[in-house]
Amino acid sequence: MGDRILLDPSAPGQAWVAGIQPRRNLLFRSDEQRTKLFAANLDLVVLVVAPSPPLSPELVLRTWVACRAADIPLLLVINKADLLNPDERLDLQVLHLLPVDPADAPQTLSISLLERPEQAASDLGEQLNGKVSLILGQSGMGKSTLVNLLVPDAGAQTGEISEALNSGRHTTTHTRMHMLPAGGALVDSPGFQAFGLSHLKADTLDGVFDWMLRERSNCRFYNCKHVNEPGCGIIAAELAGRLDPAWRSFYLSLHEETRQARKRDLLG
Ligand SMILES: Nc1nc2c(ncn2[C@@H]2O[C@H](COP(=O)(O)OP(=O)(O)O)[C@@H](O)[C@H]2O)c(=O)[nH]1
Ligand SMILES: [Mg+2]
Ligand SMILES: [Zn+2]
Repeated sequence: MGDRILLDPSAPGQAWVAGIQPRRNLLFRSDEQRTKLFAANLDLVVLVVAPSPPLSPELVLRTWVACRAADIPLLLVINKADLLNPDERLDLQVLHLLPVDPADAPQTLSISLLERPEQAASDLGEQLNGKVSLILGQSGMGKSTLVNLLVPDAGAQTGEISEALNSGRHTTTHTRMHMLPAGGALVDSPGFQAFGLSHLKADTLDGVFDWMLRERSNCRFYNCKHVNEPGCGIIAAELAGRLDPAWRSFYLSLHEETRQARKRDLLG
């Protein structure tokens, strides 16, 4: 999905596919068996989150890592703003999950697709028009509602319909590309169980976490693994309140995930 092809018109209404242009970027996820391509040539990944159903911090982190690894900008859309108390800042809560320099933090956009659809359409249009964006998010966050709002003939089925049918049939099962009337497109990805990142290289992971890892320069041992070594600079920064220990544990678990996958590849 998202490849740019070169067409060679042969006769009116007909054309040969003459070639596929080099892909500008590729967004992958992996599962137990293999690596899967979400889409190619993306300008933006949109992660839709909301106060309800409960947010998965893991998915936010994994989406952020995958985007940074593929060098694709991420937009965090905070939907269902109507369900938030006036002093509740879900956007800041979501950003706090990420081990990122505030200057490098993804953009956020708070909307209510249900209560303020016109405002939402105009705010989203500003960010999405003219771009090819992949829409991601847990089930129930409002992805289909968003696609239907921006692409009137998309016919994406929303939660209400699925509840009425009381079946799994509503879930998007094919990746679809919806053209935006003002230019650009939305790529609607099928639901998936796990956003595996075992395909990432250790160096890439370190690059993604560069902001946290700058404290590495203070580690006593050059080969410090930042697990429980004495004199670890990252742990010291945690004790000083500069870094959230959850970030390091997530970083270490991703490295473990890639190690396990390499081991499987060697055995298999
Ligand atoms: N309260 C509230 N509900 C919303 C909003 N946007 C979508 N919903 C509802 O959330 C449910 C799930 O929406 P849907 O678009 O199917 O989510 P998807 O599973 O991510 O595609 C539906 O019942 C929508 O009507 C919103 O801004 N506020
Ligand atoms: Mg949906
Ligand atoms: Zn260390």
